[in-house]
Amino acid sequence: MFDGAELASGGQREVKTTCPYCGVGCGVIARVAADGAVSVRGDAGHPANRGRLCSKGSALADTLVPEGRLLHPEIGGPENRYRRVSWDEALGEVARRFSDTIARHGPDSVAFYVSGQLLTEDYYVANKLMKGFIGSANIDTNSRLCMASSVVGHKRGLGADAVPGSYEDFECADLVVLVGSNLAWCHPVLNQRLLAARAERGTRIVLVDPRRTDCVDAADRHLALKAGTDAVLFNGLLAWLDSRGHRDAGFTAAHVEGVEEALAAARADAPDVATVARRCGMEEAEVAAFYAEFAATGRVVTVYSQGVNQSSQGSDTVNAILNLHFLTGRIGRAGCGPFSVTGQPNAMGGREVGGLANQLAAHMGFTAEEVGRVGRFWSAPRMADKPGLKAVDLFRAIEAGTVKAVWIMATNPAVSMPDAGRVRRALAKCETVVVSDCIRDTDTGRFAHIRLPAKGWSEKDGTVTNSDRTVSRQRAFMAGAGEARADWWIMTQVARRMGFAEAFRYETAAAVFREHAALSGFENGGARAFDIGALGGLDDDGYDALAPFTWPWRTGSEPQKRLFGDGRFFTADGRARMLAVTAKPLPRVLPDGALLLNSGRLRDQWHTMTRTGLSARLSAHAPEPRLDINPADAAARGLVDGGLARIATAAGEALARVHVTDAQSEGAIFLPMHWTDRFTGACVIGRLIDDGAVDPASGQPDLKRMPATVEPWRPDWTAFLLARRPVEPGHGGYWARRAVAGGHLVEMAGMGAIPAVEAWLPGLDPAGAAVEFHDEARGGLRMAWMDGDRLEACLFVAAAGRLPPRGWLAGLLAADGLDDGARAGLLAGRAPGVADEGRIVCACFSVGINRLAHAIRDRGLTSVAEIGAALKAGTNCGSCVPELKEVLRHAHQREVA
Ligand SMILES: Nc1nc2c(c(=O)[nH]1)N[C@H]1C(S)=C(S)[C@@H](COP(=O)(O)OP(=O)(O)OC[C@H]3O[C@@H](n4cnc5c(=O)[nH]c(N)nc54)[C@H](O)[C@@H]3O)O[C@H]1N2
Ligand SMILES: Nc1nc2c(c(=O)[nH]1)N[C@H]1C(S)=C(S)[C@@H](COP(=O)(O)OP(=O)(O)OC[C@H]3O[C@@H](n4cnc5c(=O)[nH]c(N)nc54)[C@H](O)[C@@H]3O)O[C@H]1N2
Ligand code: SF4
Ligand SMILES: [Mo]
Repeated sequence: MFDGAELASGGQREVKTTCPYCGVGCGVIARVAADGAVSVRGDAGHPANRGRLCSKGSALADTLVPEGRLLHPEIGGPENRYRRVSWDEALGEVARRFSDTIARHGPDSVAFYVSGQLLTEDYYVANKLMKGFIGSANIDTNSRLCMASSVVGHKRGLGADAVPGSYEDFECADLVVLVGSNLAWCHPVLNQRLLAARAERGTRIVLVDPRRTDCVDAADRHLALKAGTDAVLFNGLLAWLDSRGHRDAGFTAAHVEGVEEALAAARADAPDVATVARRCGMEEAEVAAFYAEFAATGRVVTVYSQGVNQSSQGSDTVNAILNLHFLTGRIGRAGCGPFSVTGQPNAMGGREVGGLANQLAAHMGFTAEEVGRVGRFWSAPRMADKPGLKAVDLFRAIEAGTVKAVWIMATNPAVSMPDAGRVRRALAKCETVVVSDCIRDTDTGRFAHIRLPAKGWSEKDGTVTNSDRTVSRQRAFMAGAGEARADWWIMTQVARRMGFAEAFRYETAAAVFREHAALSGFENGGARAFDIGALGGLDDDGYDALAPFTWPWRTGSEPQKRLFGDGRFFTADGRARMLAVTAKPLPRVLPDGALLLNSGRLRDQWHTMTRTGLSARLSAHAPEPRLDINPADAAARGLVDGGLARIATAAGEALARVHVTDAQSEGAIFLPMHWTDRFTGACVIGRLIDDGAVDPASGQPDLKRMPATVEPWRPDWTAFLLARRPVEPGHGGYWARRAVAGGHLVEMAGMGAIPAVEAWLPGLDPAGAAVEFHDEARGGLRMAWMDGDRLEACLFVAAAGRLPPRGWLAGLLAADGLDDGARAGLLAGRAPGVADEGRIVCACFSVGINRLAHAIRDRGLTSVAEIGAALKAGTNCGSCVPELKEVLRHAHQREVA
């Protein structure tokens, strides 16, 4: 089993670990040089990526910086005043507050809100403490916002929450349907594998997404359906397939229940192609061609993600997809199956330990038999015997005061929850808020009474499970920052102080893993899909050397890559279930003139930017919070590309930079979910989305379909600041900060008169600055602060739209000192003869839009390959290739014009 987890030579070490971002779960080799410098590369031996990495994985080393880390436990209060305390004091305080609250108000008055970014071992301890020892099931996870609908769909259809296939099925499919999945940006390495297979064997790709994402570049067909109409499209396909004789009668008769009921519902909903086309807002011919292609192709993988899950009928849509694969027997065979691509690195691990409030542990639920079984295994004094509060209800209960103490780990709900304004109000009045994070100052951390420093990626040991059930080790290769500790350790210590020492004796992550593995096999006998009982006796060395494997791995047998090949499912009678699905209208009324706000991810940022936001390379691709809007919608509202817009909904409002693009269909806008109050003045998307539209079966909120209005926001002045420190301006207008080499760039704009500098740039004293130019009448201002020869900060303020380009100036922060030329050019904002890179397209080699445009024009480049040869752009991770094509297309269109 040993796979050379750690190799050392010539003073440098190499450690095999797993990327901490998306659910593809790529293997990474971290090399630590003799001087401590870290570099990462893809692990050619890992089954998920076979050596590949995307832009985020490639830039992992950039994020291993001390900046912003929470280094020791802190106790304090809201006003952001905290004092450093010892671990002993902090752990004692958490245990005391939780024990007191439970003693006074019962176990359901406390809660944990955890995350798919915890490792399985962390997650296991959290779940055991809450459900077996505190005696409440009030532990829910951000997976509620992410995969809960898939969990419900899987359980209803397959009898277990198990993704049937493996990544290899992407490579041997003939048709891959991407539904509500921006695979090119969100699961880039899986996308690379798909594109490689396509190049080899001509795999056809159909994209089902209201937006034209970068996936379109490789797609044969793009179905830009109206948001929220997926169930109609798939119900229509189900009825169509059956009426044209594409039912696999042998398979359905032997292995599937509910066929006729599902068909009847589908026929009622979507009797013909014309109805589907009308309801989905598409051409009949498009619908018919897609249906025919699905019918004609034996090997189909349907990949789906948040366009499906994050919906008030997400679970039903998942079942509408499963129904297609059951009816046609396209499951359990190579190149076939429904495929839920998971978001977070350990979304699956969380489901395995039972991190959701309505699960127990090891894929068990709350039947008396299961509660009894887990209780016996844990020797638990106080088993929870009913489901706890799901995320939205949990934060509402905190607001209502029924939940009085909450411990938040590895997630940032003040940003990522719907109605983030309500979440903030709830946290502000909660008696006890404990936050475990690697980063000190997060939007959620500001509400903490106790902050606990967690070890992060590179520092902690454990396991994660990716989208295709592959369990991989994350291995530590650096010491923890400051006094940071592993999450499982922190919880174990609190559990001991709450009086549960006996059951929480773990001293290593390996010990936790062994127990988790043993529980999965406990009284299982093949009844539960999740079983890694074979590893229940793994010793510490075996754990250290554990190579990636897929579950189930039952005692006495081999790990299993593909499930359901024998047509046996995990329902009581072993038969799959087709579910009768009826498509529902959008959950929220769209008033006249309103647009539908869709939200999601950008290529190079990860969620609330606490880590990717530290990387200058990753922050260059989308420098500011960006509103994507169709040209017609923009024109109708007087919005211009590059201007600013105010977006308002019934729940809140935001300011963002306008990006006019025909990738966005009319009537809908898109905003990225990434920006927080730490990075911008007013663009937390969670504040714009109410929490009222929730899937009744899964509790997953609809985060993609919120009515919004948009109008231009025309500032009286604009400005930017370059500074070594991460300044947060206090002027109340627009600002957005991003990392650049050696510091930060803050774009700003405001209404009215320009406020006095000291009032809105905390920590920058105008008296200490060299002022070149101060135009009282028009408000122009340019200042620079020096530290010896080094540039400390510089500020440029102007009446709208008259500021120098940022590229050359931003480069000065990284310099040890400024030479005469740089000094002379500084306050002019440009050095003679130096071209500005412009917005960065290729993150790996920092190639900007201006350099690309010049090279295309001056050197007559006509293809991505020629760009690669000339500038290297696009030759590493390939994530920017679709955008390079777009740049080429535009450049040549301009030439023709
Ligand atoms: N770069 C990057 N990658 C990530 C992450 C990240 O933060 N950054 N996060 C990870 C996580 S946790 C997750 S969950 C995944 C999410 O991965 P994805 O689900 O691929 O990402 P999203 O951008 O949330 O949404 C996917 C698409 O759903 C579409 N959509 C919206 N409404 C509808 C609809 O009604 N029908 C259909 N068919 N489509 C619709 C959106 O237009 C969008 O393009 O990404 C993971 N990977
Ligand atoms: N509008 C809108 N909202 C969304 C979505 C959307 O598409 N649109 N998507 C939803 C989805 S799918 C998801 S998954 C969520 C994600 O949303 P969140 O989970 O809130 O986002 P992250 O920024 O990943 O938060 C992880 C936090 O954990 C910290 N951290 C990292 N590693 C560790 C560790 O080992 N231990 C501890 N204790 N802390 C650690 C990080 O610094 C960070 O603060 O957002 C959801 N919200
Ligand atoms: S595809 Fe996902 S797991 Fe792989 S390197 Fe990129 S972010 Fe990491
Ligand atoms: Mo997610």
